[in-house]
Amino acid sequence: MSVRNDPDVVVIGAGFAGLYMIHRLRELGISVHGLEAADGVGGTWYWNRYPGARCDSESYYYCYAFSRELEQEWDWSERYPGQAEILSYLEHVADRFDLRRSVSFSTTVVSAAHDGDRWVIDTEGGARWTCRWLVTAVGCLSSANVPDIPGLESFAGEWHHTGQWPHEGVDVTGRRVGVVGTGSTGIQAIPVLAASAGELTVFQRTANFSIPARNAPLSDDEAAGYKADYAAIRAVQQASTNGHPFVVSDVDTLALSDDERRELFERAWERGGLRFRAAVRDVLADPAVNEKASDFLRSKIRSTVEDPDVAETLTPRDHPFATKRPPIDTDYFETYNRENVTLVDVRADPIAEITPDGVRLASGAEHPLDVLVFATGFDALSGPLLRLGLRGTGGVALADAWAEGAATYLGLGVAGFPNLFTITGPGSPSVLTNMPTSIEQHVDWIADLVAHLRAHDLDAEPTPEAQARWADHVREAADATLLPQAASSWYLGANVPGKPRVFLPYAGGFARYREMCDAEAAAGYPGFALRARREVA
Ligand code: NA7
Repeated sequence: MSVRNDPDVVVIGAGFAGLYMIHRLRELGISVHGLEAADGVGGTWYWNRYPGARCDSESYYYCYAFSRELEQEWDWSERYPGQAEILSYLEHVADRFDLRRSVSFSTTVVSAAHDGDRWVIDTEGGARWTCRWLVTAVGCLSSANVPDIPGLESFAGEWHHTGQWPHEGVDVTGRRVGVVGTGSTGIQAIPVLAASAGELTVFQRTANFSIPARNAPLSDDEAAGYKADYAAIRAVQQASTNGHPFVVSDVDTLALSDDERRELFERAWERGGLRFRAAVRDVLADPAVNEKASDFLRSKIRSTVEDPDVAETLTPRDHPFATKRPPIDTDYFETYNRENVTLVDVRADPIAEITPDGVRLASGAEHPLDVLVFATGFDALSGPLLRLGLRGTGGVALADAWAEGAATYLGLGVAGFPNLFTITGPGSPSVLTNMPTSIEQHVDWIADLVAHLRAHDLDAEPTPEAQARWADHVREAADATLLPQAASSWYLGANVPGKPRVFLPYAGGFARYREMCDAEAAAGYPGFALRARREVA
């Protein structure tokens, strides 16, 4: 199939965001082409194939809402979808809506420069694309953060970052495996790796809260119930803070007796997953409420982990519950009761170097390993955009524009970067929400804007004033919560050495954010400079 190298719109990425963006623009009759580094669709779910990779949102709403037919015809098998099932779903979407013909796969963007008239996009293979409007659909957690530990290149075993897991898998049977990192990923992978590894050593820097997911097969009755209820489910999501179809409890937990409160927490614990948070009103707003919930979760670690010293090392005391992304798990704390699992506190005794044989700590203690797994997260939100090599007006690099930290208007565009639109960019609710919900809202909004610009032959970019106001609002929204209290959070960029500390996602809530985006569009995009197209000789 031949493709034209100058469509109206180029979309970078073919995960949840890119696929829907292509679909929407094609429906509007706008020419569009996608560029995707991987050799298939899926984005996050293409790359993150580590053992135990699973979504923390429940399957019935971790999916697109734009097609009633799609909602009805797809059958999820479990309460939480695993990586392979989500990838199959996205492959099905790509086929069902005939999207693959609009994507060049195995095509990595190395630079994209705005030349005054069009975006010029260069790819690793040498192909050049031009377009008038450029949309990034590169995800928030796609730029792997591999710690710069001396000696890694000398390691004689194999090492992998979870976000770039080999497609053929890694056989850990009977081998000595080390895992660095106890975020959501490490907490999912550790129990699965422990079940087949000979020995598993977990190198923990920050102890984490985690709540049992309570994953289970989805019964036919449950699935049919969700399918019958979709209209109501979607309405709750649209009105929610996090894009989940949960109604946050209105119970004042501080007004309850200790027994009543414990009972409420126990019920939420039994229900499991991210619903725990929704059961505790004001958990991210009121420190006293949070402390009660945090105490409850700490008590669960003590009662699950048999060795009291190990339990204490696993107990988070440096940040309130949910101020770092709250993981959910299957048998995470139970795993530390296994004979073949060792916990190493690398806050107390940091990793000094990797040797050919394994990990050596500052104290000199050695941990021989055959396989080393980095579950060390991502250069979140801004990282995936920075590595595209974007250059705006006057050749200004995004890296320079963001030297003091990522700044956008509504998370949707960047001043000085005309006709660039960023799906779930920094400053949007993104990672604080159910991603497909935020993605669809952004895609619909961007599609409407591009249709407007095309109809009136306009270019658009956020005004510096609107961007500065938005930065203030993003900061205020975070400061109105307990979220900034987690000093080492990737929400703040604190996990990547040298990254400016800016609270990256918008914490004001999905519904409120959506209303602000709608108001911006209804008012004729006052936060954007709209200019009649400059004719180039
Ligand atoms: P996270 O949440 O960033 O977790 C990374 C973990 O790796 C975390 O425990 C880090 O400790 C640890 N880490 C990072 N660098 C190091 C070094 N140098 N030494 C020791 N430990 C380190 O990433 P995930 O992949 O788990 O989750 C990302 C999101 O993906 C998740 O929230 C879901 O939205 C899906 P730290 O806490 O920084 O001390």
